[in-house]
Amino acid sequence: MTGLAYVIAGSEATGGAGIQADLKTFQQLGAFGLGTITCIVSFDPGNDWAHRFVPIEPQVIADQIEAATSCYDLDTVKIGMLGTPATIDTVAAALQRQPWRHVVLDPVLICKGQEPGAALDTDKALTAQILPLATVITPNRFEAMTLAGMDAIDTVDDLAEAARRIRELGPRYVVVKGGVELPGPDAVDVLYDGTDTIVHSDPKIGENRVSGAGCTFAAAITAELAKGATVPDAVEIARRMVRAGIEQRVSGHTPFAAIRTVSPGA
Ligand code: PXL
Repeated sequence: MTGLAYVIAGSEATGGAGIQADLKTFQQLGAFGLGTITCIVSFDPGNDWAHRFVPIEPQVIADQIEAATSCYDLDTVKIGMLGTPATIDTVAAALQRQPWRHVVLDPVLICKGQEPGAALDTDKALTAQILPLATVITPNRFEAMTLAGMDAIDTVDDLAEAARRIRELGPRYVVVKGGVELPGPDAVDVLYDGTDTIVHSDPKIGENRVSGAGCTFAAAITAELAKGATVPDAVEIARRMVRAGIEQRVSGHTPFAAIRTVSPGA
């Protein structure tokens, strides 16, 4: 195992989410982190903290990936926010240039600063070009409804059904995260590998979404896989790390708090 954890994702300027959260998570878990920036998101304090979104030139993304993959023999990568069909073309082509032991996809589907029409094209491109390359995918409830083509996900059975449908699109392992919005008192995640369904359930921590939780979850899985863990063990550690980080969340002037990158604990 290399212990090298690579991420291709967007920058989120307040440090709660995106590649900043990913690299902090890699460091916390003892992996050597390196990253490629796909876009820059700057929340706008003058416009209800909406996302201002700037994509990086495709050639600059390709250059970063070339630098990273030429410097090291990488085998584990996390894919976070890509943001545009052009970026997706570039990243898909680059990923196909070498074998990967694990491609962990956090299917970041919508960003408030984007045109709804553009977002739809991006969703379609992500599903067609990146999803088949993923070994592990970590959709939240909304992303799972979109990818599985379900009108609602309200129960643990619905989470499991979504995981089955999404697995048919390509990834070997699907983790559907119920989050705070799944009705009921518990935060439930379902891991499905084609045979077994593992349900993780613990009481929700508060009722509000915490920025960066999804990024940290997928990044922690990536770091653990880079160090040689199995997918179920990586998911277990990621879940513990996210729960601890939400308990110790950081409040700023945004209406949402940010996850703190902390040890997963015992
Ligand atoms: O949490 C999703 C996310 C991922 N990546 C970037 C983001 C966000 C949300 O703000 O800005 C770059």
